[in-house]
Amino acid sequence: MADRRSGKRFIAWAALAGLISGAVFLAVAELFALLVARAASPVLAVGGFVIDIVPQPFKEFAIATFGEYDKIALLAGLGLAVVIASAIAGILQLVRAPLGVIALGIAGVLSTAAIVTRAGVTPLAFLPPVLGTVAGTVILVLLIRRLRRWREAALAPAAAKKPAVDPSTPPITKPSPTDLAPADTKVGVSRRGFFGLAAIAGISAVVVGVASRAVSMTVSSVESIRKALKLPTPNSTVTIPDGAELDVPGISPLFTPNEDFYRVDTALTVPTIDPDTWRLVIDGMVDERVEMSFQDLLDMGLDEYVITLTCVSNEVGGELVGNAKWLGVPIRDVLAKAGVKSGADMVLSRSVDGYTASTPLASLTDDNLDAILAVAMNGEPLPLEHGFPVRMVVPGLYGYVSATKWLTELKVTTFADDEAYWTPRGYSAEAPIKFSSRVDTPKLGEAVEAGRIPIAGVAWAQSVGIDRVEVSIDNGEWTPVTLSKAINDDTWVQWFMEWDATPGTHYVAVRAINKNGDTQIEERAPIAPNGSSGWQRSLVRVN
Ligand SMILES: Nc1nc2c(c(=O)[nH]1)N[C@H]1C(S)=C(S)[C@@H](COP(=O)(O)O)O[C@H]1N2
Ligand SMILES: [Mo]
Repeated sequence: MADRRSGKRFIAWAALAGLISGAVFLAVAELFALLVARAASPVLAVGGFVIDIVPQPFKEFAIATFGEYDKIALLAGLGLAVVIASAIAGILQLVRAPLGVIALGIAGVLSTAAIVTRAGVTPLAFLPPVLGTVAGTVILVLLIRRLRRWREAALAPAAAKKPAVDPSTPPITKPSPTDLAPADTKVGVSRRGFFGLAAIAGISAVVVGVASRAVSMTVSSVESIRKALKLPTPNSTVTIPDGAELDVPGISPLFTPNEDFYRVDTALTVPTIDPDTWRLVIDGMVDERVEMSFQDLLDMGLDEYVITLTCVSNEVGGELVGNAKWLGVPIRDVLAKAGVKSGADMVLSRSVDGYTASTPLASLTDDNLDAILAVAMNGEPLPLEHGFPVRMVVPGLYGYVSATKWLTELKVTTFADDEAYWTPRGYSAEAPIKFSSRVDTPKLGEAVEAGRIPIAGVAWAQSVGIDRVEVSIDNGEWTPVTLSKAINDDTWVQWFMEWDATPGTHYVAVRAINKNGDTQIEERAPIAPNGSSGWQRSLVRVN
């Protein structure tokens, strides 16, 4: 009788193990949904799937019954289903292993299917439900294994619990606890084994799951604020001259679309800032500390700028460079509000996530250099990944020393007193862009057909300007190529030449000459400490 009662007790603990595994499944899925694919939350995807398949009369019934709470009712119903299903999975795993694991696997397959068939998902959307299933299964197997060990110890024959004591031989020494009740101890140890893991897994699942979902919801609410944001019309726009964009297949477009724009930062998750609560502080060596709201910044009046951004990590021929139209305000006007004290030579800009950049003060106060606080990129508010709501853009300096995203503070200071994020990590405190040129087509490693084909690419020398680009084929003469009409000296230019490609393997080398008459450095340099250099030489196979 006692055995049957305690047997039932283990069924209840198996249900708890199932619940915890279900929670781990969802928590891991939510975490990876946040990290790699926002739309891939299993609960939301299954909920969306239910909404899509439920017949119209039932939807009307739900709306009539729950009113505006219909979605909450749906989520509550789904939650209840998850609770019941995972409890059953736990029980199945105890009484008929591996049925519990199979049940969890089916739930994993169904939620993966619900996610990947949704509109607008990314290629990695399968990862959250799959990793969630794996984590949930591992926890289920481990918990039920421990539960079994505990049950075996608890249901062992009663005789084992009370060892027979021979009265004729009184114990000489005090018996140790294990001698006294070996089975009881085993029961205790195995019970603690079960509850220990159950508690750790359960608590971490709740913490990770709730935190990930909360962050995902903040991100989507800031994303909708951004979408609804109407920026004032700029006072001036940049005229794009005729001939600024070449019509050559395979060349980089003159403006890099936001979704293709390279992204480089130290942020594990993209900071989400509501422009209404955003503040910029200008402090340090200033006459008066100034604090500005987003509206204060917009009220200064926006102008349009076209500036090409480059990362210090861009290898020769690399992709970490992009050109955009920005709307913004000159940083010199913002600094003037606070009044810069003499003796300062640097501005340490800080991001909400603690990242800092050191920019020479002179680059920010120069009347002839368009160093700006940008709020828009290619016709829309800055994308969250590119610094929403406000970032810096400074022509001629690598991004890490000038292009702080999610900007929150400008501290006027000196290079002697302050250090930026990358300075103690092997990069120079000051880093002007080394002007460079790149071949876009023919693509590296791609064979081309013999005949007349274009060789084309881009070249940049921000703040100075490109004078000409030259190409040498098979180590022959350097020949000037055709340039697009430059928008200004802060943007890249496109270049191209016609080439009569003959079958075989050919070397194509490119170099730029800037408007100061300097030729692009031939000597190769690594990206650290202040940017790569060298001429791009590519091997082209012609069939
Ligand atoms: N807050 C913050 N801003 C940052 C960085 C960063 O890590 N954190 N990286 C910088 C670097 S190294 C570069 S090259 C540019 C890249 O800007 P993008 O991601 O918009 O292309 O941002 C700069 N601004
Ligand atoms: Mo960078």
